[in-house]
Amino acid sequence: MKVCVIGLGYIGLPTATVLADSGHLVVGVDTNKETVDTVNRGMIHIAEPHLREKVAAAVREGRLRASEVPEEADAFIIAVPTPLAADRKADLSYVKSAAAEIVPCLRKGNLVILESTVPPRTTVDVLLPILGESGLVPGEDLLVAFCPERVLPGKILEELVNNNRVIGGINGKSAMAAAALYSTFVKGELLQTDATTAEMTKLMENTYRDVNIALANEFAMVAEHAGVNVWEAIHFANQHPRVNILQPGPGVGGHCIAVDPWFIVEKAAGKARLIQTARSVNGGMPRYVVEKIRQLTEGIAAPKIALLGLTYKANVDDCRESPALVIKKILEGLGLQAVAHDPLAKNVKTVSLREALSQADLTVLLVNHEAFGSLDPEELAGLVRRKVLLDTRGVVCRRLWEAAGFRVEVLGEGARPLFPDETGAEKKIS
Ligand code: SAJ
Repeated sequence: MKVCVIGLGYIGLPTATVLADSGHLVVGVDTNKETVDTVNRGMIHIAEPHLREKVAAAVREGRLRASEVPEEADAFIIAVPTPLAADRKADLSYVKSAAAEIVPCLRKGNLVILESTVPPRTTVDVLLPILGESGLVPGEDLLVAFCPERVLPGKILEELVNNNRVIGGINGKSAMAAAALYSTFVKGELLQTDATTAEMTKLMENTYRDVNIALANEFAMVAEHAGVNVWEAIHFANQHPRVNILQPGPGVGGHCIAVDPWFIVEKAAGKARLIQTARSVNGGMPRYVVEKIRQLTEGIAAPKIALLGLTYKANVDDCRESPALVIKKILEGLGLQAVAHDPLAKNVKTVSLREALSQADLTVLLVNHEAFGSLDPEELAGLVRRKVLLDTRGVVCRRLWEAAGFRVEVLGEGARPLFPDETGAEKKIS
């Protein structure tokens, strides 16, 4: 099949690549000329394990090429961003313009799939009228489906192939055609339903995670007051066969989990109270961490704060909606000197580890990148002005840092574990 993938971002490019890998002829379309040129050179503009090699091979073998404009094809996959607008509603402008852009290319029998996360009913109420401008009848001449992506950044290529997938057709014929295309590269199950159910399913998945992270964050704050070590308590609670509490942290970032719950709220007519509360708990975490930073630097004139990690989570280069960035901004707004080191972060200002830690009064671990596992507390002790570490991810090995003379404060630690080695509360990095 010839497939045109609109949007060569974190989802579009890996999808285009996997399709090409499965024998399809793929044209990746992006409005950004630099992205198009990069892909046509067999290179990538985002960091994702194994993507570079796969794109290089697909381009070399002529199965994948990029273009600034769409062209006729058998199938079209729209994978463009749906950011949150200032009114906290979905900004569908990229979806609308992508749909309008493919209209002149549409022919009888084509399949159009929307993958971008959208509020319920968008496929039916927004996408179909635009596609209808082609003169083709959706559901008859034109098969249309909403098939959300559910891949985890950092594991995208693996999950694109192995995850089960929800296929939401505007009618049965459309769902079956979309399932047939995905069956050429998906090893997981293809679960067919209608488009609106698929839209809601996607939002429910990310909202479920957001609410559960909010619960973990609330437990962390309560634990500090109750004199409990939250990491230890979570470890024990998770020994229950039906409990799986997530990890507290400095907040929830990324372009999905921090955004998608609002797409439910938008359609909820005031009924999404729990979802909104969870958003506000997670959205409040950066400020909670800043409060800790202020306490730990109290009385120090013009303190220097070294931030380790700026991306929205570990081992990715993506800083969108990153709580670490919010923390940096709040600190700077307070007139404090906050200097960040991140070996992966893209499109933000960072400095070397040495420069960040040199003469620092407080070191704050905001992201648990694997690369930070090789930090040597002894060496860092020689750089900083004050040996104080705040760990917001509950991952540092207290023993090592304390041995190097650091005072170690950890988010959610209202107490030290009595038997740290037995509970698993003794940490995974450094
Ligand atoms: N986080 C915590 N504690 C946790 C887990 C995550 O604080 O226990 C934070 C992370 O640090 C990060 C944010 O939450 O700031 C989101 O990270 P994540 O790894 O939970 O999720 P994403 O945004 O990278 O990917 C999610 C995934 N959704 C679910 O797990 C339900 C992925 O499967 C989706 O495809 C993706 O959103 C998406 O594109 O929608």
